[in-house]
Order: sequence, then C-alpha cells, then structure tokens
Amino acid sequence: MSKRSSYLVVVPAYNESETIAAVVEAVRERAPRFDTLVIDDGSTDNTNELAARAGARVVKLPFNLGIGGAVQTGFVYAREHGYGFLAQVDADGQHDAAELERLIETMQDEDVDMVCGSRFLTDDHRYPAPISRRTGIHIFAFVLSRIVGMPVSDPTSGFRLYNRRAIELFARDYPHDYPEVEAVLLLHHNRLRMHETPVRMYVRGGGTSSIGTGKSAYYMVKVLLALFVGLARRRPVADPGDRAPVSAEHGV
Ligand SMILES: Nc1nc2c(ncn2[C@@H]2O[C@H](COP(=O)(O)OP(=O)(O)OP(=O)(O)O)[C@@H](O)[C@H]2O)c(=O)[nH]1
Ligand SMILES: [Mg+2]
Repeated sequence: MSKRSSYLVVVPAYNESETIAAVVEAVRERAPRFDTLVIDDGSTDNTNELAARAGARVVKLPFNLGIGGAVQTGFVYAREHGYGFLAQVDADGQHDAAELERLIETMQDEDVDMVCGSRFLTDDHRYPAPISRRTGIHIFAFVLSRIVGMPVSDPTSGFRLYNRRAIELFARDYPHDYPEVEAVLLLHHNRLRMHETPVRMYVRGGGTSSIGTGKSAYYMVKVLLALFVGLARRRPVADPGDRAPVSAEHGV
C-alpha cells in the first residue's frame, strides 16, 4: 500500500455523475500530493461507482444529508485518519485542482487556519454567478466582514483549505444548510484565522445546481438569520497567550 499523504481533498457530491470522474482525475493529475475522498450524499445516480472507478475513496451516505452533513463527514474522516490538511472541492467542475497549490502557499505565507478561494479577487471572471446570486454574496460579504472585522469578499466559495485546528473544530461542529458563510463566523468565534486568495471559478460542468431561483430567496433569509443567531451564540473564552485574529491585506 502506498504511503498516505497528509493532504486530503473532500468532494461533496450529490447526483454529479456527469462531472465526478473528471473532478477526481483532475485532482490526481494536477494536485498529486492530495488523497481524494468523495462523499456521495445519498445520490440516486451512479456518482459513487464513477468516483471509485476514477481512483477516489468513497463514503456513501445512506441518505441525503445536504452539503453541510456531507462536508462534516469529510472533516470527521480527516480527523480520524490523522490528516494535517483538508481541502474542499465541488463535484461539479467549478474549481481548478491546479489552484490547490496556491491555497497551500497562502496558508504558509499568511500563517492562517483556513484559506478561501475568492472569485472576486481576480479579473478572470469565468463564473461571476448570476446577478441575483452575486447580489446575495455581496450582501453576505458586507455583513460578515463587519462582524469578523476583516474583509471577506466571497464567503459562499466552496473552494477552501483547512489546517488541523480547523479540521478538529469542524469535525465537532459544522453548519448544516448552506454552511459556507456560517463556517467563516464559527471560525472567527473560535479565534481561528482565515485569508482569501484569488481563484478562477468556472460554470458548472453538468448536472443541476442546488440553488435554483426559488431557493435563492430562502438561502438569503436563512443565511442572514444564521449569521445573526450565530452572533448571539456563546463564544469560547480566550486562553492567555491565544493568537489574536489578524486582518487580510486585500479590500472587499
Ligand atoms: N444539490 C446538492 N448538492 C450537494 C448536496 N450534498 C452535497 N452536494 C454537493 O455540494 C457541492 C456544491 O453544490 P452546488 O449545487 O454546486 O452549489 P453551488 O456551487 O453553490 O451552486 P452553483 O454555482 O449553481 O453550482 C456540489 O459538489 C454538490 O454535488 C445536496 O444535498 N444537494
Ligand atoms: Mg457548484
């Protein structure tokens, strides 16, 4: 058996048979230091078989948990198997595995616990998202930036890298529905630090998005409510000598 790496890519996948094999192969070819784990979130198509055939390890959930439950399964797996780093990559081909190296470099350079790929910090807008979604993202970014006291430009991005401290935090507690924005708040409340780095995002390579027009409004209200409820949650008490959060150097 080959030696296991310390880097794990977690790919949450729900009925992504059109793109999953290409996503797994791209990680193998373009980011070879990563092991690949696909979390098949109760798909009704053959996503799990295609992922396994392409060379990924697969956890098949017996029923659909939603994106948060799927990603948290990945955090628990990483914690139990001793991985030092976990990257999240979507199963629909929107992210470029070659850019995982950039996330690692940023984590080292900035000495942070999480690096988030932002489509808004680059001029290469292959997928700026539809205008309604984009407006929602900018509103989340505005509110979240004020709460956490540092600029966050793309808080819904699902292209992220976490270190061991963040893996342990999110294996214990990760938001369920539309989790990405809330996860940034949770990170901040636990005095872990994040930084954003520019990445390209592409249009989904096939399949269906979880966020149709009807769901966008629900998404907006739910996430904003979750942010305000999150504000009221009890925060961990700081230990003497804990690191204080630092701000990113880019603008929103
Ligand atoms: N739709 C859906 N996706 C899930 C679920 N569980 C895991 N996923 C995966 O979560 C990832 C993100 O979901 P997407 O529907 O692409 O969400 P998004 O990228 O914000 O939306 P688009 O920009 O429209 O693609 C994909 O890899 C999905 O396959 C689920 O219960 N429903
Ligand atoms: Mg997507």
